[in-house]
Amino acid sequence: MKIIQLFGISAFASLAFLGSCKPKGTETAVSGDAAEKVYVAPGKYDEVYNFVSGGFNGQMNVYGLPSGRLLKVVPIFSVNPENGYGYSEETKPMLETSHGFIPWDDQHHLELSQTNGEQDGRWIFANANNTPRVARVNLKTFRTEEIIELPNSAGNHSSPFITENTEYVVAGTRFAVPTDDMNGDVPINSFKENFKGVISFIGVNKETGDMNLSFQIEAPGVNFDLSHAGKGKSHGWFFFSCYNSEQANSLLEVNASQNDKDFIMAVNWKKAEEYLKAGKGRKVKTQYAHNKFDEKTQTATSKMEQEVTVLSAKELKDICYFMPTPKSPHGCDVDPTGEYIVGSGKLAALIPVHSFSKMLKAIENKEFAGEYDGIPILKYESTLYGEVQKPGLGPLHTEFDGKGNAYTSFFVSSEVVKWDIKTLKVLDRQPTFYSVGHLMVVGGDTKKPYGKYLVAYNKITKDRFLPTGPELTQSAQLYDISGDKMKLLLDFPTFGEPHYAQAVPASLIKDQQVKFYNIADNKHPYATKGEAESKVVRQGNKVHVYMTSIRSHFAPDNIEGIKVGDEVYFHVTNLEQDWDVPHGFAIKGNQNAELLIMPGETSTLKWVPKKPGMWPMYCTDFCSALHQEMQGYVRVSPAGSNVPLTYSLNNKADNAKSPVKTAVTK
Ligand code: K7E
Ligand code: CUA
Repeated sequence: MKIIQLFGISAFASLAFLGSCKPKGTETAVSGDAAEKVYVAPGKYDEVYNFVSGGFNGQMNVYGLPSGRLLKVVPIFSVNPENGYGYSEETKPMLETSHGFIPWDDQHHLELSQTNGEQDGRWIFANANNTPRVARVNLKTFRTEEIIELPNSAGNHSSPFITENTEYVVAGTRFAVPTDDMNGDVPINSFKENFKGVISFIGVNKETGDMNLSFQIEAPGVNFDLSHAGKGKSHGWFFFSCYNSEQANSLLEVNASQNDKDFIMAVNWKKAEEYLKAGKGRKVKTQYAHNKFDEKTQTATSKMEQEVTVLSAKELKDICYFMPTPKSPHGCDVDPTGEYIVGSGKLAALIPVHSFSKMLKAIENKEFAGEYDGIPILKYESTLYGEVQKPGLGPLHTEFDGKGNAYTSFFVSSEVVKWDIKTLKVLDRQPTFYSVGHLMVVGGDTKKPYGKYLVAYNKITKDRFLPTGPELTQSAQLYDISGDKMKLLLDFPTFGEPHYAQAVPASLIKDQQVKFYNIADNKHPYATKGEAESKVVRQGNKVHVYMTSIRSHFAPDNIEGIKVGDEVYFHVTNLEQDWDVPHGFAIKGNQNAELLIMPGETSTLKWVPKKPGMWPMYCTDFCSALHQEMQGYVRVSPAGSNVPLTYSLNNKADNAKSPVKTAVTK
């Protein structure tokens, strides 16, 4: 057995099993008909869209299943030079925060919008783990449309889980921190007095998807890890796992692993809403960015919000309850009926399953084992439905197939274990390669899982793919779960570090895709709706180039009279009105990325030339047979030069109607 020391410090021998083991006989685990089951013939579509978190690349990767083919990378929290996200003037505001512009984050969990507990194919939400934010991606455009920052938080990990009608997206803070209205400049070892674990409830507009921070709940200073909403009978409740009930602030691998049990916190959010209406919250002055991309102007704006209402779990006794859960629970998963809440204690040798009905009774009968920082602790036996015995080592996450089965990932023993939710009996186990984190069943956290495929997202791949230096690819593994036994079908590499993922049957969203933007609806303030309108306008040292692109030229494509010290804004409108014809735009020496402009869209690249000379520009996306001809020049003269500002196409200035009098050479 090969032990990989994942947590670094080997001196703590009792924790050594936290590393992972490699299962035996791994190369032969694939069943005979696997190839047939994953083969999607050229020209055929995949059956499922799989949205996979990018982890430390801050993006979302979209795969087709069962083929495992990568379809698209959607930038959310990280700049993406490939399409100018975070580089173009229009998208820069998406990455604004109360700390200024941030070009990166760590993206762990994705959650598709739901109606009545079923996927509705409208949006997918994403969390940023480092600088706490939640994003919404539109599934008609595969674009990030909105990002909201979360005050009073740090390490937005138990997020962005949603309620069954997407009423709320929640976000629990992983790092307890002093709230924003407290002085954070305190000794770190004052953790117990000063640090709080705040949970955010972000309301989602039913029609538009627009988010707003409805309220927060201030809970004790523990580390909230994961969460899931109640559904069906438990709709109105939310469940959050937490570790570090020890409230340690150093060497957590030891000091936060002392208690035999930590907690799953049950939150009655309907009750919280009542308190909010009754004015029970305290208004906390703070600052958090709220960024929205407007499809009409194709431009994002960033607004700094100033206040949030915080409810105190300690004062409002009946909104939060702790359910003791062994030991340092990670995953917190609710089955499709809403009755069973599964906690996966990373250090537990069993899987505890709580019963929602028993929990309600226990609350009613006040079966409390005490209080934790003012929050009632329910008795373990009172909420426990039962325990899965000897399931494996290092349970992390559980998904469901809608047929009464649960699937739990085991990081340490590198396996997926299938068990029966009612009988708690282990039914099957299959190795993963290796050290699996999250699992995903298509629709596995809804009321109606699709239940045909399961994907394991693995942290360590060692010998599975061609080696690529010290850093090896992470991977996903596809299993067929339609029969009694799980069957491994396919390995495919993934990018960044995949954590949670979601998937929908392709039929739900494939026909709703926006193919191009109607140029008539383009309300961008710098849109140029025909070549005749293209122009160059100087305003002091700012030069606005109203440029068009169409196969296979820019208008204008020759510009003279730019001077060192100018700030040049290329506002490029793609005049095409056809699917799959983007144009790119780049200029030599620009300390920026390219633009990739969709048909009917306007995007802006800022360029500050540093020295006189001749600067070529060109289209970066192979758009026609004469794509390579899609190019032009900008002449830059020294500061103070009297070269007149001119622009032309085919040596003709084709615009006499410019509202601003710029010199034009014929
Ligand atoms: Cu990777 Cu959900 Cu951040 Cu578990 S978390 S693996
Ligand atoms: Cu436009 Cu290449």
